[in-house]
Amino acid sequence: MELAVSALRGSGTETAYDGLSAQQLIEIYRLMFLSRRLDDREILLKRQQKIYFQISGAGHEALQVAAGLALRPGYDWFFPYYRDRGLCLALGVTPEEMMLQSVGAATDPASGGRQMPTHWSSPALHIVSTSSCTGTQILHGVGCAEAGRYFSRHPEAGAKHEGDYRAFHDVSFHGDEVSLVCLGEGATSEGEFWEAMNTASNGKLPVLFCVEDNGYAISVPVEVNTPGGNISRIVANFPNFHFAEIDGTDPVVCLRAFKAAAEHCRAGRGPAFVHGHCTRPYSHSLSDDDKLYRSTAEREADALRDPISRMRERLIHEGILSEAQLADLERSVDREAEEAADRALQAPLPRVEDIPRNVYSEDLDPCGPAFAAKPAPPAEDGGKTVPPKTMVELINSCLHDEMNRDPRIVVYGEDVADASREQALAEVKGKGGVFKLTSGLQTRFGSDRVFNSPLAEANIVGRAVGYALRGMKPVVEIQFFDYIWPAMHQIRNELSVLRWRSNGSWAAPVVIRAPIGGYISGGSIYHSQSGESIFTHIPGLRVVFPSNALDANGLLRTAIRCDDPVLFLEHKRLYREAYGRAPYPGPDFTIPFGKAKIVRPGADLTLVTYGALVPRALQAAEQARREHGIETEILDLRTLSPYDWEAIAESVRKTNRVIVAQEDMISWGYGAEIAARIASDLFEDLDAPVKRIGSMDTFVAYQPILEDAILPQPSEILKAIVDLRRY
Ligand SMILES: Cc1ncc(C[n+]2csc(CCOP(=O)(O)OP(=O)(O)O)c2C)c(N)n1
Ligand SMILES: [Mg+2]
Repeated sequence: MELAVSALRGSGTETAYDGLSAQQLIEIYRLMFLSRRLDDREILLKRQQKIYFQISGAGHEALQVAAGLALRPGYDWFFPYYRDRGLCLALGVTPEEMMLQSVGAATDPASGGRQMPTHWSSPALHIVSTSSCTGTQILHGVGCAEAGRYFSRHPEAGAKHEGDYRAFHDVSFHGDEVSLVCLGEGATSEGEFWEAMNTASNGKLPVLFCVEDNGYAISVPVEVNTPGGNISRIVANFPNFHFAEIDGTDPVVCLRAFKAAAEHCRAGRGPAFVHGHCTRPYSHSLSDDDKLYRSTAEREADALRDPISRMRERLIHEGILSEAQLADLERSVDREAEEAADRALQAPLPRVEDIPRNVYSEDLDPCGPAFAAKPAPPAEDGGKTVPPKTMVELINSCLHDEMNRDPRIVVYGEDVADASREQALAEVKGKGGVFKLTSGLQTRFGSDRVFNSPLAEANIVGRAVGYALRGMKPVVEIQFFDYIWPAMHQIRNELSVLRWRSNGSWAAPVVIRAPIGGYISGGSIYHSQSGESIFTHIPGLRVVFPSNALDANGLLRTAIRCDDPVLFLEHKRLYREAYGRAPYPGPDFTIPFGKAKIVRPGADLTLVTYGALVPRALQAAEQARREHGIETEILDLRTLSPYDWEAIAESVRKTNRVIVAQEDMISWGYGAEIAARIASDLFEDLDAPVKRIGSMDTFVAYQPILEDAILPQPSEILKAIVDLRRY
């Protein structure tokens, strides 16, 4: 009676049931029933306190199994929702693999005991690691589809390459692949859903959206989430889409709909949207009781549409299986679920000493000697030395060099293209970013590689995750650090955690460039923000903050070549400053992360800082020497996560006095962590309290008199230096 799932993906030999054979219908039922019984088994285990969480796919089985059968595991790409057990069973995840996650086993292939049950992942099947966030995955599916199309158009970019992140990211792609993204009807209220619809539609991307509409988002009914109560009606005017609104409890109807939708995507006609109405017999999760907010009549009506009982009745009604044969099948499924659970309960548990593994890449260390390089000698121009370059110029030249070297790099963001309407480029110079950092990239490398995003920051970062997990290197721009916040959810909950939560199976080594900081006279609240500590507080993310043109060039190159996600902070005030200009260091200049630079040696006290406070500290230190004979040693951290503790400790052991200076607000800032560690680990070496410098605990004001008073100035640094010498 059992039939290989693969047979279902071909056409049936009999045509009585919408092209499906009786055998295929039986196999569909078996998968649906297996999904339900695995949920039941988990519920039992949860009640016995052998597992710790349960959320079920009950009521969604027909839609999910059909989606899995209409698509091709290991060929198409899958971004499931957290309750997609039926989908994953149909794609080939085994019951035992599922139960290993339920018990949190070391051998859980999806996460090694790090994620809740039904948070899927299988690189072999192309099931991308699922988070608990409602909506983030939709943008990943879009970026993934873009990457597939990019590789189809530029197959040479997929070639293996040693010496950078590419050595650890093999590429596979198919010209007619589809990216499936699944979500609940509640999640269609998330901004990320609309940001994904935007780009999928605009780019005619092969993304298949599957909305599993069970009528509720926990206790919130669909009409509260969706105006008019029907998402299909709202999205109907998006161009290039194929739409289908279907009975999500009938697997035959669902299979037909998914096959037609996939065909539309594979033919390059654009995205597809399948909206299936299903049921939710088991409440939201085992932590929820829907009797608290649903009427009895409503729950009873829902039960009448249960996909399992409907399909069962159909098999009997059509004479495909007798009651006795069904009972046999169901007994064998029960046994399978029970055996899977029993084996999982015997599995080894994860080891505490492995907790830190896979926070960062274990293949490529950006702090290592491979990234230590010397700048090329300054170029000469007819006997004259070429004038040194600004930070803007050396970041721009790094982007040119790296794009030239690595065809997997794409650059996008708001206004980063020279001109989206390419024909204009014959007569105009091009925009190339509001600060001109990306100038000339689109003209040189083409609109496939350098393009404008919609004005939507989660879109920028979310798509980048999708690109990167396919082995590409998105180097994206957030126009101002002040506007990074809509992307925070993607950065905190997806970008930085993907490697850890999948136990090293997936990674998204994206570079996010963001102009940051104040001192620009008139920048005000929304063009002067700092806030680096909010990002150094995120494990898995590297945070870089250069103070001069040469460091910016070398650190950006390391950021691009490395295998971790990097937030690359560029201080706007330093972009065109006379301070810190440098000759072009050549196309292979890299600086390792986590190596501070002593920008001024001194024996009397240590000043630890970074970014725009480096030139301000230098100014104060010179004055302290001139007026007070104090020699200050200034350390420029250059990268904030990781940071160079050894350099700090060595200097403090020598000077016994230390100031930590930052531009950001003093309370809860980056310097607080450094100061605390010095106080704790170097207590014996200190002759004076650890001093901190930072801005007032307010926002940055527009009027320059206010801005000057709010942000730390050289005069305050000087005062702190002199004060500290009094001990
Ligand atoms: C961004 C985010 N906000 C809130 C939650 C908490 N939450 C988990 S599931 C859920 C409801 C989701 O409803 P829907 O999208 O309809 O999917 P369903 O659970 O009904 O399948 C909420 C609010 C979350 N996981 N992520
Ligand atoms: Mg729902």
